[in-house]
Amino acid sequence: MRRKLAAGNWKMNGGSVELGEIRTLMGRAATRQTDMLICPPATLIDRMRALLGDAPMAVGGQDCHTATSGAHTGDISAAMLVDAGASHVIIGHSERRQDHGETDATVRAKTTAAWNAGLIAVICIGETLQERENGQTLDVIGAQLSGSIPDEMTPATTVIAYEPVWAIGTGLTPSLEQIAEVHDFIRDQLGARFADGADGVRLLYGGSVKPSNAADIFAVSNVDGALVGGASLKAADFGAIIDAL
Ligand code: G2H
Repeated sequence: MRRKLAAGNWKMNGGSVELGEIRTLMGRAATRQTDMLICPPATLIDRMRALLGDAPMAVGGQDCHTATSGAHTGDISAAMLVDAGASHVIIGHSERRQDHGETDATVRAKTTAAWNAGLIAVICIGETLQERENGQTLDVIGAQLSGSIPDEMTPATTVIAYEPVWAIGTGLTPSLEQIAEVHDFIRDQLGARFADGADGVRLLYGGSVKPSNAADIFAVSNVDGALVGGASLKAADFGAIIDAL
């Protein structure tokens, strides 16, 4: 039985003031059978971890470098995220792929670096609108899965987030049938490649998840939770999404 996971991706949003939003979620974390993760900007990781104390909420980074240290101005290593209090890291978000030219090979290398540091990798994949309209969705997802995920994957170290690029921050969401098709496909692909443990890997849906659509999306087969962007910035909205899980 896979535990549900509600993950928030604050992206490049939030400072000291927004950190306070977390307080109202802490009680929920203690009373629910749902795992919770917030990935704030790197500048807030250590303060968020300190604020949460023993509350069962995980804190994660939004990216890490492939190297453990070195001359990489502005970058952050996986070990640094761990040192700041992170237990997870998002890797290969489409905004990283678009803004920073990250390829499947980059994502694969960063995932290995994250695992080596002891982090759980939340690996993001998803098709563009053009790819969907061209009927290439499953081909693209298949290629991203095989290119982005190292052979050593286990359910304990890996979460996969399906985020159609055209649904991110747009208010658009795929139909429930489209989400089911891709999530079932991902599960099948994992089963074909990984002899053990493929069933235990949690598959999140991401892209314009909000309180009004969360329950329907969470009822879809092989959806084990959500990676939530905009709606994770307000505790009331994220709390409502958690309650729908
Ligand atoms: C997809 C998602 C979070 P949003 O990027 O990763 O963002 O919920 O704002 O579409």
